[in-house]
Amino acid sequence: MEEAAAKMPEQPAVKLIGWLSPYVHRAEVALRLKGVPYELLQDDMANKSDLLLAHNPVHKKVPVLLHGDRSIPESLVIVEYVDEAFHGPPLLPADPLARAAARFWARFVDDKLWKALWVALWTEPGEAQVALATSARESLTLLEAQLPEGKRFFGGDAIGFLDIAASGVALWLPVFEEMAGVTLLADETHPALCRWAREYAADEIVRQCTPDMTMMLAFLTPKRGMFMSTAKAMAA
Ligand SMILES: N[C@@H](CCC(=O)N[C@@H](CS)C(=O)NCC(=O)O)C(=O)O
Repeated sequence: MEEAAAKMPEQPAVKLIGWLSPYVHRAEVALRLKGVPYELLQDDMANKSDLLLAHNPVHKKVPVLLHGDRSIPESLVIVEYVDEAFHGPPLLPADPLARAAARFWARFVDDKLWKALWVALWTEPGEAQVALATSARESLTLLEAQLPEGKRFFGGDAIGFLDIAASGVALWLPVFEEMAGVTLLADETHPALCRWAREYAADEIVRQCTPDMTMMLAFLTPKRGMFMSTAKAMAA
């Protein structure tokens, strides 16, 4: 037994360059769902490491996955890579049409939904903010409609690609809502999406890589002014 273990080829080390970020959570949860041991290398976005700049020279953002001598940037690209490179429960559906749909809606989350949520959260109260909040709730309704009837997650009964892509809605949106004093996702308007968010946040593996809410609030509160100016630029 010992001899067989000794003959096994050494597995390349898996490291994740990260920070307190919903994008990093996506990569971490994918690795954990696949059962891949990894080392989290905490970076500092105010003083980015040479390692990060060397491995993501294009965007200079976290997360970046290091797998041996390969590096993979961009959270959803990492999730797909982890799904294909490692054994373990599949994250993307097997059916090509369902895979395409999961990718389409994941892109919707990043390209449309978060922009709508962000401007609605960080625009000063008034008529314009009310219209932005309505539009953000409509985007949440579109996402909610992708939850399969009678299933716990977008991916069925287990967490999959779209659940991971949308995880910021479950874990980070409540923190931003509290900071901004704005409610966009509520049981009255989105009962199924709220149920999904609770199920996702309560999952044992998800909890292993979810920062504590008090820590998130302490980390994010000083950035409020910056959030408001990014929202202004986005709405312009
Ligand atoms: N599209 C990227 C977005 C990643 C991203 O925005 N990361 C933020 C952390 S929340 C970052 O690295 N920010 C540093 C910067 O913008 O300079 C992904 O999905 O990985």
